[in-house]
Amino acid sequence: MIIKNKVSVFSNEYNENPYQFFSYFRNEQPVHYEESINAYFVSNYEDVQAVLGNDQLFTTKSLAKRAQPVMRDRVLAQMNGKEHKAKKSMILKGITGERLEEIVPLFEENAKEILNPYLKKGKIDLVNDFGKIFAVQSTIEMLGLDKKDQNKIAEWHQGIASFITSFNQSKEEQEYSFWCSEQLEKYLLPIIEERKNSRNLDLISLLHRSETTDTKMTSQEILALTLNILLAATEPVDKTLALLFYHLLENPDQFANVEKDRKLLKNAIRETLRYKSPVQFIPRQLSDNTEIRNIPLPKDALIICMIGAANRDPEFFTEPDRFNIYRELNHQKVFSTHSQNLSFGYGTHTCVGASLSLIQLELVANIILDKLKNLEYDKNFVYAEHGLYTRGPKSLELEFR
Ligand code: HEM
Ligand code: 2IO
Repeated sequence: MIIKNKVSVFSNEYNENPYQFFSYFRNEQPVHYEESINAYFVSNYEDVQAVLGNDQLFTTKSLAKRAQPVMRDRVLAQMNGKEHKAKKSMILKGITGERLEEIVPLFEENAKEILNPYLKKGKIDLVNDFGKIFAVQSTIEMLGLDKKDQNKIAEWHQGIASFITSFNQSKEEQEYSFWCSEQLEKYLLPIIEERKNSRNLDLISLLHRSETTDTKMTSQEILALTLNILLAATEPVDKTLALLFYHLLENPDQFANVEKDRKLLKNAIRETLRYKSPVQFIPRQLSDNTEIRNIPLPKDALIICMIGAANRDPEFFTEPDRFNIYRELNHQKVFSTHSQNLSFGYGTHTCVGASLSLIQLELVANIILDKLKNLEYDKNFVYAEHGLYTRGPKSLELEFR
């Protein structure tokens, strides 16, 4: 029996501040039904881990509707078995080892170049003046695209991201998303074709090779994986970066220690991802009837894992509602380490870009700390977040010397 809902994930209150409802969901509505989208929201760490850990029962089939219409073919998360393993390792090759050594200096150059004009001004909006531009430029480097096309790529990316992460797109908004997806196809297909025999290490060239797969991928299949990376590597970055600096500013003692001892930055980034997970939801579709906490769930049901709520489960994290960069360093409390957090997912489809993101975020945060001293909020700044599926600050207007 499902208890009548008191709080909806689609209410204004939840949209404004979801964190205040996490314990309610975990304790009162561990399997929370939302009629408007016919989906069950799961919020306890143990349940989320069990869902993501069983990809036979909890499949990624729902992405056929949520992602494929704008991705133009299957994304990595829709694949399984041998195909998934082979294609995931191709992507991994494009962001590790030799290739990592090529792209990290480019991230650094780009970050410095974007920051430069603001240094004299003493003011910057870390989301809109920096993070969003840095995020899309970094992805452009990974894919080996041309930086001069960054504005249109960023605009089209926004269109496909909004299709995938919205629950209430209007017809016009949906049409705009499809238009963006078509523009991306027109732009990318000739580039993909051109790189058929390229020996370069950019992700598009790598996806043409068939070292780990039995057959070569078609250009359309490569297009979908290119769009997958464009979205997956861009969307969470400005959010995580702004959340990191917001929570450091909110916790001045921790901020001061991070500034002094940069080794703490890694911990601060991981704790940010736990405390305010930029990817809040992970959807799955049931392949058979089952039950969670004695609540029957029918075959084909849509299950949405509430990553943010699971990451604040007191069964797994001591004082979960406290931003505490020292969790990992406190060896006695193994239960509270942020590395157990589910921000990059769990199981077969765990994020392939997790370690790259940590390197990228640490690098860029270090540059910001080196160049922007005495960081504080701009006098008129009011903090607000947006997004239910992916979530982050609307802006972060800062002053510095
Ligand atoms: C998967 C989050 C950065 C590429 C995922 C998933 C999450 C996630 C939660 C699991 C999806 C699921 O189980 O359905 C994040 C966050 C990032 C980040 C929070 C940054 C802070 C990146 C980057 C890349 C990337 C930089 C680029 C290479 C992917 C891909 C998948 C994925 C391809 C699908 C993996 C699979 O199906 O095996 N990511 N991601 N992500 N991510 Fe990331
Ligand atoms: C493209 C939602 C930003 C992924 C996605 C629908 C599949 C998969 C994720 C992440 C983050 C994006 N799911 N990346 O949650 O590739």
